[in-house]
Amino acid sequence: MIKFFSFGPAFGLPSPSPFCMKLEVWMKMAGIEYRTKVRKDPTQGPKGKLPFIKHGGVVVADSDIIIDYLSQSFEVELDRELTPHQRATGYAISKMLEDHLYWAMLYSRWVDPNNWKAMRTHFMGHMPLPVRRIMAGLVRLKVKKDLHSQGMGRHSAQDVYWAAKRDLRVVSTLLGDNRFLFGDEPCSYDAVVYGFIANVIDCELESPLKEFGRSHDNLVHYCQRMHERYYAATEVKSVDGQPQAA
Ligand SMILES: N[C@@H](CCC(=O)N[C@@H](CS)C(=O)NCC(=O)O)C(=O)O
Repeated sequence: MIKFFSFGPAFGLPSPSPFCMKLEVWMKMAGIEYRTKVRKDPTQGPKGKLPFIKHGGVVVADSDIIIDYLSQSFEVELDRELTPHQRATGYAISKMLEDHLYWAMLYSRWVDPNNWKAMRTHFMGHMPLPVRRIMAGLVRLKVKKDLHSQGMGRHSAQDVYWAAKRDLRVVSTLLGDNRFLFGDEPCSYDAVVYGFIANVIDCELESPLKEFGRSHDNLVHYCQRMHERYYAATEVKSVDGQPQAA
């Protein structure tokens, strides 16, 4: 049985991490059984990030590397029906979301003053008060440094959201009237698209990105369809049992 180390449900989402959602949906698509081990501290992972997995004695980190490992170990080939052009497009969309939209999403949660307190409460609420304040400040500082190194953090809030809205518009355009990314059945890239788009538009935290994303009916309906297919049997509850904070 795979042990899946992930941020647990929060803010109305199966995971507030789009990478954890991506991997979980992919494992559901592949029919791979797993047991979720909820973690709030990503530094426990071998690369200091979540998700990671344990399979027998093997530890694998990074959603793409894990998917490659599981594909080989369980002989999974989800994209058999896709053309080379669709595979290339799926890969390009995935990297746009993972390496561009992700940073704006991070900004909207950890830097935007409207959401920062909810993040602090969710991730550090279990700590005693003085420690909570210090840890929360350190984590926020780290996120700001990461955002600065990546580049997104050097922009004004207006420009961050402008840049990320373009990503959302691209996904909406490419999706068009399709039920899933490339037609009537989902492929592996839908795990990525759903993980990221849901983390923006189905998240209880408000942001200009969420508002913009939700103005695109096809994105809203797509997330409903994916949720129905992969999470309908699972009720999304917060880890600490609290009502989902905005
Ligand atoms: N390339 C990694 C990215 C994973 C990632 O960035 N995870 C975030 C949560 S969404 C994390 O653990 N961040 C902690 C950190 O950067 O310190 C993957 O595909 O798994």
